[in-house]
Amino acid sequence: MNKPKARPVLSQAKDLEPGLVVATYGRHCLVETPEGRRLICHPRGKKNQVVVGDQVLWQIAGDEGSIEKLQDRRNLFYRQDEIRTKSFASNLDRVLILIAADPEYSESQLSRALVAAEAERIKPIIALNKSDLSQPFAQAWERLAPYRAMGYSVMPISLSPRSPVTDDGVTALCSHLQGLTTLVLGPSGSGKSTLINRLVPDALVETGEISLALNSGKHTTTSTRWYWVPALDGSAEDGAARTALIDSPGFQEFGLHHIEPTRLADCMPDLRKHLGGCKFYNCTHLHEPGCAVLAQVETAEHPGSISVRRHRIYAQLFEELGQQRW
Ligand SMILES: Nc1nc2c(ncn2[C@@H]2O[C@H](COP(=O)(O)OP(=O)(O)O)[C@@H](O)[C@H]2O)c(=O)[nH]1
Ligand SMILES: [Mg+2]
Ligand SMILES: [Zn+2]
Repeated sequence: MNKPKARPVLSQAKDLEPGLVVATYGRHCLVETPEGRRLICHPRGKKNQVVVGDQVLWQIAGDEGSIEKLQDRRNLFYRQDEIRTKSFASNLDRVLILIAADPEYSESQLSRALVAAEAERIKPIIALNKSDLSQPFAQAWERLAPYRAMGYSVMPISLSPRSPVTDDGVTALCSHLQGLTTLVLGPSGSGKSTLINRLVPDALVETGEISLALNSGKHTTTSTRWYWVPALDGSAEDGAARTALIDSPGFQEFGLHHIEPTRLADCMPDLRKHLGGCKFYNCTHLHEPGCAVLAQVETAEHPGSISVRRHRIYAQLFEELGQQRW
């Protein structure tokens, strides 16, 4: 009689160890073990393509590791960077959109990032940096009025150590990050590296000045990275939840292609509020008579609750998403 065969799957399972993906470099990634050890891992096959924030099971292979299993994700934040490679982060609690008084931010990019977060039901926070630059700051702050009105937290901050202001707003911002995992997004020059260096003293993230001094674009951050923020960890009483920031390069060409155009208004809180009131059930909120959204768009005669700029951004995105093949 044949002996029952050993079950290779089970015996292999014994060697699998849990880990957290803390950085990605092309197809390779850096995995951190629960003890805090970090090692390079390679995904096994195409299916296990991982992103920062992923929980995985890995196995030692020489002095590196091989990813054997990707645990289910709570959410997955999609975007495309300026060199058009896809990059993502997963299992997020917050998306912090860091913009600045200078360079001037693009409202369309801001709206795209907000839509991407809403689509994954991740709470976004907006921080407007460089409050020490009073004049441009006042203008930028004013431009954000619709975003405050639609319910987003918009925090004024100044991260520059050189130009101290009475309240730099950083403590208030930190109270929104404590015990959570936050993806930091923002255009180049908004202060992302400055923020991370301030909160993570060991991070040594290059700020604009350093890469300028090195006079090379090569030295700017090119991968998505996870940073623990021990200074913001909760106390033992509140569950000792750890705080983490994820730094991700680039803000351009926000990939929203996974969102169907008919879902778009639902990802924009100022429009969402009026959904259901339109005459036609399949209203696109672009030109239909009896549209409850269009009725709220502000005009010279009538102060609506939806700004003209936001409706224009909606129309642009709607058209763009409609051109995708489903
Ligand atoms: N005036 C002023 N400059 C700032 C502030 N925060 C950052 N900067 C400067 O803005 C530039 C870009 O910052 P950096 O952190 O490299 O931006 P990143 O491209 O988003 O990583 C650097 O020269 C910083 O020193 C601020 O609050 N006020
Ligand atoms: Mg930077
Ligand atoms: Zn409508």
